[in-house]
Amino acid sequence: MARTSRPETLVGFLVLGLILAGVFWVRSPSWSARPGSTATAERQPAPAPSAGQAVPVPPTAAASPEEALPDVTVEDARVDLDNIQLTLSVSPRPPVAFSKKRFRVRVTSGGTSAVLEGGRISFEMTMPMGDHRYTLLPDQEGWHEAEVVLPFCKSGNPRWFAIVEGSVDGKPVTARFRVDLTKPSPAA
Ligand SMILES: [Cu+2]
Repeated sequence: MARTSRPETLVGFLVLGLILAGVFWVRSPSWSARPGSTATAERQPAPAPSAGQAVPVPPTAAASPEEALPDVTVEDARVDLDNIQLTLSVSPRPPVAFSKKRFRVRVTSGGTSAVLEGGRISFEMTMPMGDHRYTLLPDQEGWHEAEVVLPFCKSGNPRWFAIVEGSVDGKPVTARFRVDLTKPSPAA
């Protein structure tokens, strides 16, 4: 046993050394500056790296899948699911927090108006903001609507996600959209 312990110990030291090097690297100052933190005039961006020097790029909001969701804040947005299209529209635009908004969903199947059976629309944020579920009531020409009131998040984040669900021709459908609320103007 004693004869095999030495190589193992050496390997152990090597692993420990690598771990310590990794900890030091992660803690080095260049990693402590975060984009989005309170920027001051004094705080300048890091100097441009010299050519050939690899610099890790921090993940940005633009890379997140939520940015790719269709946005209904200022115009109608559509989601295509095979042969079914769901168009979401909100009025007034842009929608204002704490006041009544009318969300309307139009469904077409194979190019013609269709009914969204059991249609409902729910709203959520990245943080829990309570339950916001509404039934979409059928209107005319494939439109379904719900009157909605959403709060403005205390964090200041205006971004909500609208999830439309139901079934079309017996087939379950789900579509996700994003919408940015406008903060109501403060009372005089
Ligand atoms: Cu919130």
